[in-house]
Amino acid sequence: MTTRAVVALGSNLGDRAAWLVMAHAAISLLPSTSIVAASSIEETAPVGGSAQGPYLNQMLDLACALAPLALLEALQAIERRLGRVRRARWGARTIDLDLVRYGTTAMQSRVLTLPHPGLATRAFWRRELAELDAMSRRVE
Ligand code: A4P
Ligand code: MG
Repeated sequence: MTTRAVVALGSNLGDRAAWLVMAHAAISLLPSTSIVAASSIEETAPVGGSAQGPYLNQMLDLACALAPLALLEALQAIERRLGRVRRARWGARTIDLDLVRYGTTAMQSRVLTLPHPGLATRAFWRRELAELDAMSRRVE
């Protein structure tokens, strides 16, 4: 059985568009996972952290048979492979992958909170999610 999972991509270092493409490619190769839709890419002002450059953000809609924690770990492995160096929280990064939603799962732990709490404060995430929801309604 697959679950619809939504992943947010963000980059604000180096060739930001290329990081998004590489993350997209890496996610498409995950086991038991396919990308069913992608939102448009938008440039956004940085939220939180110290002074840093603008982000390119995008969201992907996945059909995924991995459990939530397995998917999170797979996303973190991609972040590491794509050279993200974990420094300050909210700091500049080549690629950040957040699990925004996993079906209707609601949970709260240090490792994984679903839906991602950033949805409440990030208008650009809600815009991208609405775009994905509209696309999935068209194919239902
Ligand atoms: N974690 C818990 N729940 C989740 C989840 N749903 N998805 C844990 C992903 N991770 C989750 O994340 C810290 C810890 O959160 C992880 O160990 C994971 O187990 P991290 O990726 O190591 O650190 P971070 O990304 O610096 O911190 P955080 O709190 O995840 O920040 P965000 O929300 O990812 O913010 N401005 C713009 N315009 N666009 C952006 O995309 N992104 C950030 C990063 C800051 N400012 C931004 C953007
Ligand atoms: Mg993060």
